[in-house]
Amino acid sequence: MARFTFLSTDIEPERAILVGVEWRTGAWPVERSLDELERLADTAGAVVVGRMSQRLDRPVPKSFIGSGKVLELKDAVKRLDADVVIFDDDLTPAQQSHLERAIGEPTKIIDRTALILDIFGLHAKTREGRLQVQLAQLQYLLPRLRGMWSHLAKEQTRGGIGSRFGQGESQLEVDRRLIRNRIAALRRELKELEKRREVQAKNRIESTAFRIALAGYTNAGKSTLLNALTGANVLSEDKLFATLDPTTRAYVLPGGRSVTITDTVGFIQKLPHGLVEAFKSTLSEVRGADLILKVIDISDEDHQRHIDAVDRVLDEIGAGERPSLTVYNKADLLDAEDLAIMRARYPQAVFFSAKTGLGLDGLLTRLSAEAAAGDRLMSAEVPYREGALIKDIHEQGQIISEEYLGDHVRIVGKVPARIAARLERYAVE
Ligand SMILES: Nc1nc2c(ncn2[C@@H]2O[C@H](COP(=O)(O)OP(=O)(O)OP(=O)(O)O)[C@@H](O)[C@H]2O)c(=O)[nH]1
Ligand SMILES: [Mg+2]
Repeated sequence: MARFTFLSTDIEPERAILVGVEWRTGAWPVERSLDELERLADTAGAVVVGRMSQRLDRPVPKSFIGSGKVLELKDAVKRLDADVVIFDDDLTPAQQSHLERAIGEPTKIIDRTALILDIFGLHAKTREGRLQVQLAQLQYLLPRLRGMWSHLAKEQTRGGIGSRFGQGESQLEVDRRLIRNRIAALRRELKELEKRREVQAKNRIESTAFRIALAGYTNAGKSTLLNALTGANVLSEDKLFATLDPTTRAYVLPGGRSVTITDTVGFIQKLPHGLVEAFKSTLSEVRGADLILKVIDISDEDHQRHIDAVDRVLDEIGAGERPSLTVYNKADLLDAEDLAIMRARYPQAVFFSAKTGLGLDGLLTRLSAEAAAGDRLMSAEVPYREGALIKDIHEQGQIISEEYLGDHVRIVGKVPARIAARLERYAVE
């Protein structure tokens, strides 16, 4: 599949020019959005040699940017010896191939989505993660085949060996069919993996702990937090989308309640819909959580935009209504005065630093309270044969009194809703 990679990661870094649009209705100022695009390009191993932007109400249908800008871009590509032009917004396949022709070979024209897909391809580690990325990449590629492989179609008209392959189908049709088949196969395989995951999740729901899922903008410090709390060894680095595959660790909150904490893929503004779709099964970890812990990097001046972007993705995956708690990381990077301002602005909020440990106690106290919020006070006589239930009550509930009798144990305590449901049949006055 080598010919499907969007950016090569050769020794010589690719030289990139970024192109953004200042939309009149846009939530992000173009320079801020391009700063982020530059970090993405850097993560993919490219070096940014130039930037260009234009103010527009809507995209120009044929070329996305105005024709004067296209000429300016062509000039810049030549002058700066650029290998690739990266648009900050999605290009239609037609716009992409128009621009490719206008700028001329061998300069590649890609968009933010292709860049993100490339980074995901570099960072996916598990089988499921890889399949999900491949699916998203092929779906992106399918409508763009004509532009990318037009030279193959040209060769075919010359006839000769190779041109007879496909028996009446053009090379383009063969390629499309192959890709569609591959997409169907990937979907089937992912469905299988998803089924397996659902069975596992179901087993967990019946017998396990309160589930906390970390969600947030990429680079907010989710993995650092999981590592700080549980000693997990998740890769955390100052790169975008360092984490793609979910990791779940058990953790005991102050007060003794067992919970699980899941770290998963980060979000970003303009997250490609195809990726969200392809990562459905990874993101089911978030959708199924008892509490979504939204981790925000308070030191980033765009943090309010990050919060909006995170909420948008959570809505898109159907997790917008789940119980959630927004917490602010990287408090160590604020000076005392700024921190005071933030505390005044968000009086209920938890500020902490996953890196220095500052404020982690406050975070944990808050998590304990959240996890206990749905607890019910119950008295029950549980037969000894219900060993698993008794164990879960001990690990996840707060026992007020306990008496071991002939064939059962008499327990009074506060238990999470899920355990309360299992305990109901043994409840006594
Ligand atoms: N100063 C400071 N840096 C932090 C803190 N938490 C995380 N970082 C740094 O921020 C960068 C990103 O941290 P990660 O834990 O990888 O972030 P993430 O949310 O898991 O990011 P993705 O997996 O890319 O979505 C790393 O360089 C961390 O060392 C913090 O509290 N203070
Ligand atoms: Mg991470």
